Amino acid sequence: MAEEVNSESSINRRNLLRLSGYSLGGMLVGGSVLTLAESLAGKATEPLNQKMEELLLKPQTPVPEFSVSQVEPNALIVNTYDFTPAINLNDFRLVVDGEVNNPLSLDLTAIQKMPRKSMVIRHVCVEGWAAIVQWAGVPLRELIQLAQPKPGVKYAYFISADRYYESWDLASCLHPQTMLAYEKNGAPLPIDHGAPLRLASPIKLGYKLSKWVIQVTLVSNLLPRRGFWEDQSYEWFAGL
Ligand SMILES: Nc1nc2c(c(=O)[nH]1)N[C@H]1C(S)=C(S)[C@@H](COP(=O)(O)O)O[C@H]1N2
Ligand SMILES: [Mo]
Repeated sequence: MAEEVNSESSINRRNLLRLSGYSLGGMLVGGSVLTLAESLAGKATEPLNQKMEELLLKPQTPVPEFSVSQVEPNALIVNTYDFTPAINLNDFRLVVDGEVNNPLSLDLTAIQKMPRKSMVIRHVCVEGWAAIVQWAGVPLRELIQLAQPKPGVKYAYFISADRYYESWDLASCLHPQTMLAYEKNGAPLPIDHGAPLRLASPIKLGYKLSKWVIQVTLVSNLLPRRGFWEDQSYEWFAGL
């Protein structure tokens, strides 16, 4: 049973990679992938699409945060459906691609040089537990803005190194408290919790918050496969 699910999700991953125009090998070395500098240069000349601009200039209401003293240091239960992937940090690149003018392939140093946000929020798992956690990382909106989505982009797919996959609506991606986190409770993000990069956000249930994110693909339409748990009947929007 578990194997069947895995082979389905790996088919999905291949579809996504094909959709984004890269094979897995090509994705990491990146034939047409721009450097951070090249995309920043492009940014000055290419206007953002209007829906994006609206969401960036009029961000949704922030969710109230907790204070650092309210952090529950041991309450975040490791919840991994299958296995913890081995990621070589020297080779690691986060790819942002799909319907964008400036596909990105960024190493961790480049990501940690981007604007950094820290927040204390509650993580809620549908299995009946919650934890107040401090996360720090790069707001996802910064990465999306840099990649310059084409007009018509409405969703993002998140591909993880353990074959987990998720899709989100663009507004939730551009929410000011949605981030790719690289720190948890003031320390580097532990491997079990998704290092080097995992989604963190106070507006989505735990299963939307992908760990070990390696690729963000911006698209105008959802594929038949929407998310690891969603494809097994969990709700897609999963807002908090
Ligand atoms: N790649 C990946 N991301 C994942 C999962 C997973 O199994 N694989 N589990 C999800 C679920 S159900 C929850 S509640 C949170 C748990 O995060 P944690 O293990 O850091 O507590 O991760 C989510 N993201
Ligand atoms: Mo969960």
